[in-house]
Amino acid sequence: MLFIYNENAMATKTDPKPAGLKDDKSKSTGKTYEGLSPEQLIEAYRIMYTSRRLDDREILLKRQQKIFFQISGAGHEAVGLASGFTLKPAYDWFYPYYRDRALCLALGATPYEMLLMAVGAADDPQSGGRQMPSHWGFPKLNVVTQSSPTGSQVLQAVGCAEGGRYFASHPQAAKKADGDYRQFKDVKFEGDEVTYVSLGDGTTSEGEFWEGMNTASNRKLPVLFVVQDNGYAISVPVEVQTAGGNISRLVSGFPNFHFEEVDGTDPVASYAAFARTVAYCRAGEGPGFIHAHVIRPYSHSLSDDERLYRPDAERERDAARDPITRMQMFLIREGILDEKGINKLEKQVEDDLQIAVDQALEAALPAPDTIMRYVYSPDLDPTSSAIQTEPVSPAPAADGKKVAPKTMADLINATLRDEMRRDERIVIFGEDVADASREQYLEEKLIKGKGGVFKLTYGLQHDFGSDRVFNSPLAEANIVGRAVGMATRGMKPVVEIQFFDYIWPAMMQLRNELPLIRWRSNNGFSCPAVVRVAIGGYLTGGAIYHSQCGESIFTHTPGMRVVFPSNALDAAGLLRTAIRCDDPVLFLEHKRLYRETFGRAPYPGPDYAIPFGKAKVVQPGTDLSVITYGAVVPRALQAAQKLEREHGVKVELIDLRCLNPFDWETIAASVSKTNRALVAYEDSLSWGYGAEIAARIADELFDHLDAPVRRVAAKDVFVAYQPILEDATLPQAEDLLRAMKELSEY
Ligand SMILES: Cc1ncc(C[n+]2csc(CCOP(=O)(O)OP(=O)(O)O)c2C)c(N)n1
Ligand SMILES: [Mg+2]
Repeated sequence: MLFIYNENAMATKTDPKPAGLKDDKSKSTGKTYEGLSPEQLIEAYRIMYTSRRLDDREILLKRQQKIFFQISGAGHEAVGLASGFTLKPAYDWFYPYYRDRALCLALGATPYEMLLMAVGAADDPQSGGRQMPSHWGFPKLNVVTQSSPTGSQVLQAVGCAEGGRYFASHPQAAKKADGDYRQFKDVKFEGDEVTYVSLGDGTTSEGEFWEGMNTASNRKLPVLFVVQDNGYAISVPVEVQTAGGNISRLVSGFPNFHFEEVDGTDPVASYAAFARTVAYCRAGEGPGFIHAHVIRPYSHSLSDDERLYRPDAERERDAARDPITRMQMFLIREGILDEKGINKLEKQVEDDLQIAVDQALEAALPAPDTIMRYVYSPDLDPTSSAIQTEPVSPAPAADGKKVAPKTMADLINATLRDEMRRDERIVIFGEDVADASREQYLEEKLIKGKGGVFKLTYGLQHDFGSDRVFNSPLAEANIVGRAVGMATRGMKPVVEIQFFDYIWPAMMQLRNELPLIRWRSNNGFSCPAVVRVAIGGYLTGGAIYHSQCGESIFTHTPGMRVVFPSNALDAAGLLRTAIRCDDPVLFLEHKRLYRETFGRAPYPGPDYAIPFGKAKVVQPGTDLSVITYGAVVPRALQAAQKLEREHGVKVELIDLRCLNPFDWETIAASVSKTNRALVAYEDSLSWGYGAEIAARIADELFDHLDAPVRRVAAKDVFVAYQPILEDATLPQAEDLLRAMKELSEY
């Protein structure tokens, strides 16, 4: 489908006439080039030239050891310019990659701001000295903080576009509200916004690229994918990455797309391709895909020397297509600027850059004690004791009988329902979480509905609609990556990972994206999503791939809150805090505890909340402190009760409930009193979560200890299928009893 360029797309641009060029011979014949006026073309050249010379300046600064890394946008300027001229800053959304310097300049970022990033200045608006140069992120322009993992931006861009669409159809949801994360999260959306995402040819090999294409296509989202194909990924040529050597051919089967393949060193042709594609996306027809063939004249980065793998002849062929020279020749050939005009423009750019460089080198550097700033929200403290509320007792049933206590599964479901009612920004998605994707089956009452493999989300699609509760593809990175994009826009995705054992495809998003967005952008962006995960063993037959723990991998990730309740009431109270929180939360739900008799409770009401980082003393004691959480809590309680019955030993049992932050004060007070500590956890013994707790007790409470700090945990092996083997692997009540007894007698 072909779309004609809409002049209004340029309407929001600032005056394109470059300063100091008034005397030059801009043509006033009315001739345009794919809709671009001579004045716009002069401005285009100014931006492209600035981009190239800024790279040159940074390279020089790196050689002088005044900056510490350099990666250039050289050869990609024309395509950046074209996207910058067709999209609107602070209106559309941008997930660029490191070669998009010209795009950011065209959107309104300044060379000075870019140089602040290169020197790592405190006032760098992109990261405050935390990220490498060219990791763009300008809150005021809707350029979202970018990271280094190739391709992790793609699913986030998809989620961002979904966020825009969601707010357009739920405008009430965008309103501010007191008492939770919404107080600190401004939402803006435009009905016809486009989300731009770019990547290199090599990065199209990443699975997340294909997952993003699939969802954008399937949901007809206004995402503009731009593959900037310079023929290499560092030293690996495109034919090694891409079957047949051409990504356009491979993606051409995705429905709903507008496709363009263009010479990305030609600014006018690129502009035309972008204009057509942006118009298609803006009209809501679906996503766009632009495959731009560009060059990479400066090696991959300053740490690479391309002469090691590219012969001179090949590099010279590329150089003949240099977009800067091409544009210069074009302007002269068309009589838009003469040589004098070119020289004058270039001199002006050089002078401006010199001022920017001088200023950036003088900029204040970040103070070392600011390093911990913005790991978590500076606005909402989820550990505040003000969060704590008392459970509300349910009214007795009609026959006057007490309401039967509910399972953890019931209370999680009820909490989700009440929070969804309270906060329209919440959406729930994941594998099988909907009642039925074919909603007519529900409407016609032909089926009951599924609502999750553990039925935790049962009935929520029925109650809140298919745009708030829906199934994702079977792809965990897809779930978390989209959630990151949505939460960045101000939504509250509460997504589900079906089994902890299958969380790993999402690991790039969970380790390098979700918990880092706020910190790496120096509080420019945040994405407080909730990821619910069914975890743990003791299932009888769960075997290797339905029984794993591994929470320490996530408590080891700064920026991530990690919660692990052991009973129904705590699950309800902590899930509510997780949803209202301004930080990302990993909410771990033990499968074995979902329907356990232990820890059932009546629903505590729609405002029951428990602050993070507050342990619960399950039973007080004087002789030994047992510190644990999750499914080990009921087992430890059983062991402790037996020990007291048979030997009179009084165990103080502490349920941590929240693993990051955790309640050191309660642990310290208990161990200082009992002088003995046992740390128990379901994960493998070595390097498990309890190892850190044990180390800290040994370190800080050494003077209080009358015995070594002991641990009881799973064996350092996976859980096997046969129940005899499962029992042998996971810590049992008898193991806990034995360790408690030994420690009490030490
Ligand atoms: C997930 C991941 N793997 C490896 C790297 C290291 N790396 C950085 S850029 C790059 C090549 C990217 O090539 P391409 O996508 O073609 O983009 P180009 O740099 O050519 O523009 C690699 C391997 C990375 N940053 N992230
Ligand atoms: Mg490349």
